[in-house]
Amino acid sequence: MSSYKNLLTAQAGGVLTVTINRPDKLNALSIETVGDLTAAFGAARDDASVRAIVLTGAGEKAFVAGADISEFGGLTPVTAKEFSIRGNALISLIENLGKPVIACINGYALGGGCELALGCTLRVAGDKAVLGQPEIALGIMPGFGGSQRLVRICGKARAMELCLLGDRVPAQRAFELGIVNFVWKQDELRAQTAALAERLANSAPIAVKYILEAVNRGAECSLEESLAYESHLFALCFATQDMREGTKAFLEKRKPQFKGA
Ligand code: CO8
Repeated sequence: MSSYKNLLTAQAGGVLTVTINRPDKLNALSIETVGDLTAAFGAARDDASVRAIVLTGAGEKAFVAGADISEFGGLTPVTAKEFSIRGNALISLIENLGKPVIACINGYALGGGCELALGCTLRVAGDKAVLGQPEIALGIMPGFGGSQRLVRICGKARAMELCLLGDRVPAQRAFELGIVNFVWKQDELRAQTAALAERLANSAPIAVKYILEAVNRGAECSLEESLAYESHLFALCFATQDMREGTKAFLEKRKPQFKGA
């Protein structure tokens, strides 16, 4: 049973599903919900039985329709900055969790909801999903890293377009822009996501962790530096039992059983 007020959590094998559970508010990120998510992802990071995570929204309408606008009236510049920093800390925690996190975008992913998805390792969407950074219509700008991650994911021109126009982008276009990895029929989304998560959960955890580290680091530093880092991580894989098991299983023409050691 979930111990979080605004979340449901369920684990099947190595896959943990975290569902933001405020469907009547389109799963908007209240300050409390950001706290719940930070606690849930911290626990998932420290639990070796969790090998992949699916993050999604309750109901059929929304992944997350943004930060909770009803709380904005009570924010001062100081508390708005604190909320932005907390949101950024959550999304950076997800990005650097050391385990793959799939954003299963089952509907609206707007504002802070889109930003939350942008910090995930992979984004998959139902064909009725809609993404976007509509903050400009509220007289504000993205505050959970959207302007910064979009420029890295889909380039300067698209990041400018998405943040300045604030248009809602259908899933298929988000796929074409490289924001979403896969678009599946709405009624197949949860099953397809579960299959993808299971595949990731069955992969060698240490190699998965190093790939996440190498790609995340490579996006931020020089090619020379990141190639040296990749060589270092690649060499470390040769210290693992999973490397022995993976190569042995290939030669014995069987499926490997990875243990994360
Ligand atoms: N916050 C709070 N409540 C919301 C939000 C939200 N972001 N989105 C929807 N809701 C609520 C509605 O108020 C409504 O509640 P109620 O039934 O009590 O009136 C309920 O959810 C259902 O919503 P709608 O009736 O509006 O549903 P529609 O199907 O008509 O419309 C939309 C769906 C188009 C998604 C519409 O709800 C909408 O435009 N929502 C707001 C989208 C938005 O602008 N998001 C960006 C918010 S700003 C942000 O995320 C900044 C992040 C950084 C913050 C940094 C903090 C300082």
